[in-house]
Amino acid sequence: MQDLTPLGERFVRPSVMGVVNVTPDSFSDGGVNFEADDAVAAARRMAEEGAAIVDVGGESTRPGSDGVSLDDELRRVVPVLEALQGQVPVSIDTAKAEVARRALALGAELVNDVTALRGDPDLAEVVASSQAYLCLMHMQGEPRTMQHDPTYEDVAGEVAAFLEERLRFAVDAGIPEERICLDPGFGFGKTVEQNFELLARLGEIVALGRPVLVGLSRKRSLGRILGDPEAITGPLSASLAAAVEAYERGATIFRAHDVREHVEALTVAAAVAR
Ligand code: HH2
Repeated sequence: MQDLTPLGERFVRPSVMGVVNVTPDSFSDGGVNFEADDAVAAARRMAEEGAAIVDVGGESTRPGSDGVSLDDELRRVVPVLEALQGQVPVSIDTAKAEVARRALALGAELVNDVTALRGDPDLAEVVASSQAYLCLMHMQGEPRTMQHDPTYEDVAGEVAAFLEERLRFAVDAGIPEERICLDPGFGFGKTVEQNFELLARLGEIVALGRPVLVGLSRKRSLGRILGDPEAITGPLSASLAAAVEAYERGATIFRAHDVREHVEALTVAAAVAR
């Protein structure tokens, strides 16, 4: 029988999602887990360190990136998913319906789509027919150009309105609302100031009523706020501070490269909140 546990019960607050980038060019760890064996070992380690799920991706969405072909993306992620099947809970970070379909057949539980079902017209149906969990993320523009001149009148209001509209779209496509989480998309078409305003006003996204996932780990805004205007990444210390601030404002799932440290920091934050 299909497990229809609501997302909010499957991922209790705070849950850590470990990042496994099977890519040569991700912004902070490109190449580290490009070999399937390395990716599998990293995923197993993250699960041992307390990750509730690991997010396997075969395409970098860093600012300026061009994307990869379906064949390349499948070649990267399928061997990793095969090795992890039945051992480690997996999420698939993809915007492609065919990659999601293969991943779900190999046991993935969650589809993490940074395009919020705008990238591939077939993805909604793949998710709806599988009963998978789904993450809908906000992005202004597309990775290749998104950091050129992101503009908002009211960043938190616009991100909330966008996520509300995409949530409605997903539900209309047959995906149960209780299986969906929302992500403001830190760093996806946002300046440093816009990212920090969005984090400060995260409560407005939480108020939409769905669990909120945040990906702040190592993001360049963290390096830039520390004084390096050219930073491509941010340090672990800043990632942990940002995660705790997001937790304080109601975030549920924390997408992070350094799982043990995030689990520890968030365990302390949760103990204080209790
Ligand atoms: N950030 C990245 C990738 N996927 N998914 C969600 N839901 N939220 C995020 O903030 C998010 C994401 C970028 O980080 P990373 O995977 O480390 O880098 P790259 O896209 O260069 O592989």
